[in-house]
Amino acid sequence: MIKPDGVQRGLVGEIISRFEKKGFSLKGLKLINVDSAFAEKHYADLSAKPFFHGLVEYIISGPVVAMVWEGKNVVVTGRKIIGATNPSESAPGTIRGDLAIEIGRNVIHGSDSVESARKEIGLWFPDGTVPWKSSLHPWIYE
Ligand code: IDP
Ligand code: MG
Repeated sequence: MIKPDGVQRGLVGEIISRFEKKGFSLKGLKLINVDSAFAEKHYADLSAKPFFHGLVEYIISGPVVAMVWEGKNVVVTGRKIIGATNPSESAPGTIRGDLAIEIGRNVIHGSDSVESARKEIGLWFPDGTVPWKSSLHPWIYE
């Protein structure tokens, strides 16, 4: 999910491009405003954290781009493409390492496990995703 700062800063194309160029397939995409109840649900695991309220305010501060990406090891590799949570520690070459400075403005969310990805896809895309197979598949996978 591209967070409101990523959308406001015009980074949507750049971020999508990094996942596309890697070879992952886009299975769902939408620009939406979420309300605090939705944001609280998305970040339910962090509800006890001191930054929870600020995090919810951040996520509801403007439209976000929700995406579903598919591919081999996409969760683990996606997290590597995104980089460490705190952009001060994110490696150059990662999205956060290249495009962000502060932890509370780190431009993108990525699911941290297959289990949470399933849960988050259900929350963000209740009507399901789009089934299709890229004609480039054999040029990406052996
Ligand atoms: P992640 O986004 O890398 O999975 P999480 O620990 O799940 O990191 O935290 C969710 C989001 O909450 C982070 O992306 C960041 O925007 C925010 N956050 C995490 N830790 C802090 C903090 O210590 N201060 C302020 N915001 C934080
Ligand atoms: Mg997380």
